[in-house]
Amino acid sequence: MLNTAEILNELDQRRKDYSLSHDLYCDEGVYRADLENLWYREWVFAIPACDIPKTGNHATLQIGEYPILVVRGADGQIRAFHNVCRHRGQKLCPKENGSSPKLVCPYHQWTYDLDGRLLFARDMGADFDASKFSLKPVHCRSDGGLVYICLADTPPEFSRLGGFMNDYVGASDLVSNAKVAFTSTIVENGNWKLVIENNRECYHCGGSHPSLCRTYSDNPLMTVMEGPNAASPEILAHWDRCDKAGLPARFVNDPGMQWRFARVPLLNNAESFTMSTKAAVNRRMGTIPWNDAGSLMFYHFPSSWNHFLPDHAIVFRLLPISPTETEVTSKWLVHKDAVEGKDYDLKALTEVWLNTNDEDRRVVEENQKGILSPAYEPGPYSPNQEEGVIHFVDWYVRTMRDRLSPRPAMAA
Ligand code: 3BY
Ligand code: FES
Ligand code: FE
Repeated sequence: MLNTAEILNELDQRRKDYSLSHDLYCDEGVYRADLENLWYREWVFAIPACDIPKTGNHATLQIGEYPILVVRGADGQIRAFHNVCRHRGQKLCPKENGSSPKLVCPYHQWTYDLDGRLLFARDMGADFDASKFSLKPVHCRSDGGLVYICLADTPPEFSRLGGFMNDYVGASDLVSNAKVAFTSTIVENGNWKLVIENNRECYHCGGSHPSLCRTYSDNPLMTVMEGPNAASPEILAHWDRCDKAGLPARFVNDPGMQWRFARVPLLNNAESFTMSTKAAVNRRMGTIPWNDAGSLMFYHFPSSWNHFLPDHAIVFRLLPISPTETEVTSKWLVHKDAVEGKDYDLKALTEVWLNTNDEDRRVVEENQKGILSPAYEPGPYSPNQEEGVIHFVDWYVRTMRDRLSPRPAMAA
């Protein structure tokens, strides 16, 4: 298991525009450093707000060692807490999704309000002060209907990104007019960085994704754009059309490429990620004006990528489980009034990305197996096909080096 100095050395030795070293993808010490320095410090995508539409609805997730609870309060607000009872530490809400008017610990029934305050604790004696045993809060915010949480004491700045989420994702009206039609959770036997790297390029799409490639162009220009006025002629024409309709579409990014939005057209005016290329849902979401408005793509390192289409949205969350295991949760969102069997067929809605996720799982797992070999050595990324991967590894290496480097002593 590598120590901090050894991890820093691996990061320093990394060859630019090459894949990372064996240890950075496999080592337990690196995995723990990733948790401490990224997953416990960055904003992490938790759920779409419409996953817990009503008071008392809650969802749980696990970030490394931390079980987290996200709950909708009586005031409609979404809050996050450590999912750990303040009595003897029982995991408070055991299920991935649940609903209850109060949060009752299954062990000895300590009962919390939805805002985290301890309301009842039986037979705790006259001196017991319940106000000292509220659930521990976790930073939580919801912008454009996407709930992000952060375990850091002082979370990184989010307001610029939050503004764009409200603006770009707002067009899909996830806040008040969407529902979760389907959830899939899979575990990929690969390091979380391999899962993201795979998502950030379409070099593999032609060879791996026959159903996605019916509608999604594997041209790298669709995945990596240079700026709001610099893209392929096809994308620029799409952005002009969206501008006129007031639909946010142009490329916008974080300077360090930690996140990016862009709405891109699908192949041959396809409407949705379906086998038929037509919309899967006969009700459009939000204010999106046409069936062929393409996909608004939004990624955010380290935890999420998303597609917002006219007829549905798919939000993806990845969470690390171990050096070589990653959980990927996908949720398909539709207009809240769309009725399954009438307005959409669940198989037609989900089959392309269920296939795609499974195809990606297989390539990630084989990638991990190859990297576990002592014969593995880092190889070069394609400059035009894998620029998105370069953005990710550069962000990763820069952020980790910055956080692991010894700080120079303060001047006296
Ligand atoms: O789902 C995505 O966002 C990416 C874009 C390129 C490959 N993959 C389909
Ligand atoms: Fe929760 Fe005892 S551990 S009530
Ligand atoms: Fe893929």
